Amino acid sequence: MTRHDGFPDDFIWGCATASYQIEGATQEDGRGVSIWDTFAHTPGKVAGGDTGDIACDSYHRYLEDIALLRELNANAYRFSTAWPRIQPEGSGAPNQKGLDYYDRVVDALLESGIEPWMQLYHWDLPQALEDRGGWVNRETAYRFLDFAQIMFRHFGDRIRHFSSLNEPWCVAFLGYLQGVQAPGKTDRRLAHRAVHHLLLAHGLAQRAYRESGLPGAFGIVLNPARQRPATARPEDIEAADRAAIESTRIWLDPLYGRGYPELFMQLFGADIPMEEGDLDIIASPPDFLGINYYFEQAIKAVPVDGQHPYGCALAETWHPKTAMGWDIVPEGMLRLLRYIAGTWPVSELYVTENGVAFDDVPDSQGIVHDANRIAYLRSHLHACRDAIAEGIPLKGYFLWSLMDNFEWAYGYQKRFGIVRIDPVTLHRIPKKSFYYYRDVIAGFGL
Ligand code: IFM
Repeated sequence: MTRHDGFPDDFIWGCATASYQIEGATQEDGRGVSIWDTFAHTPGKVAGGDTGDIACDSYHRYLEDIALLRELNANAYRFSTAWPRIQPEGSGAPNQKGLDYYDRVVDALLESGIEPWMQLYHWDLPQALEDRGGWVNRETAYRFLDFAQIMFRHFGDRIRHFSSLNEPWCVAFLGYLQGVQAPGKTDRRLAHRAVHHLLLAHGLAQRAYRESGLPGAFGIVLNPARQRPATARPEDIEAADRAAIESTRIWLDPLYGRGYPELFMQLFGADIPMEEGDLDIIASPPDFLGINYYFEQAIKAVPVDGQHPYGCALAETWHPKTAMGWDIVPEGMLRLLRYIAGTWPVSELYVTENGVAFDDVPDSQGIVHDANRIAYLRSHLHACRDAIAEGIPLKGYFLWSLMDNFEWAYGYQKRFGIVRIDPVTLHRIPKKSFYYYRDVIAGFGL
């Protein structure tokens, strides 16, 4: 059944967060060190010297967060699990107190009628694994499999949607090529090795989930892009196609059994630590695909060089920008969903993240009147509705983010929340966009 606003009755309406961005309590209950602890505590890596040590203190205040989700009437919550809470050294027996924390979260969600969507990995790799090479080391894929199996055994009775990796593109290219995220390496070859091991990790975990006989669904969350050509000139159109190789096709082609894209293999095949059988492990379509969408980029052709191995570069645009400097292009979301659904045989799509950072200014009561965020959400939800009307199998939407949190290398300066976190008291104060989203969920229209 379709509601009068064009969304199906059974549409998933949720919010998303991630462990290191909200939990804090980094030294409590036996949690080990993650690469983000190390990175954030390295001077100069994060704006303002911010760290996730306290973050939103959700480790202690998760019930307040869940009360907010209840007030929204959200029917799902996508959160991630901190691997170093479960396996402080990245391997071996699970830390019971880590499991206990997520038991409390999962059970409180279920009691509130909110379906927990468990994101196994959202960037906080145990430092002990990074010390042995991190995602550049094949062993990490097998350690991820062990971690995932612990989670399946312990939570599989209550979790119906597991996803493996969040935005592996960021892990590989921001972490190992651009160096702006943990572990801060700057070597393209390492990034390509990481790509392969991330895909392998996903494939191993997905296979184990299927073999476990558990009744839920298993997916992966990507931040794919369908860059648009800056002009209608053939060279720009071809350049935009090449831009999608790294952002999108090196992930989706192998997952859907097509192997790595030809041009990628021509240019960088020597970097890929392929072993026999790897592509078979990877090539198993996920039950659902999570798409994180924030912006669309325009691409122009440039001469191939070390900086531009695909002969493409970002072009100037006219769009208004967010506090991150990202273009606001709601129709780009529809174009992306069309591209994904039209190119790969995806069964179920979810927008697993969408949202916006603005320089919110609270009034004297601490209330944020964020009409700009409401406009952003409205226009992107329109794109979702249009996608559904076209027959694209979009089944749900998770807003990023429930609350202002640690925005990685930008620290707390960039705020994506529909709930403001008072920087001193950590009180949760819903912004106007919170009530907008509540009304959308309730069916009052966009
Ligand atoms: O905060 C991040 C999140 O961790 C991953 N996706 C993009 C968000 C906004 O930058």
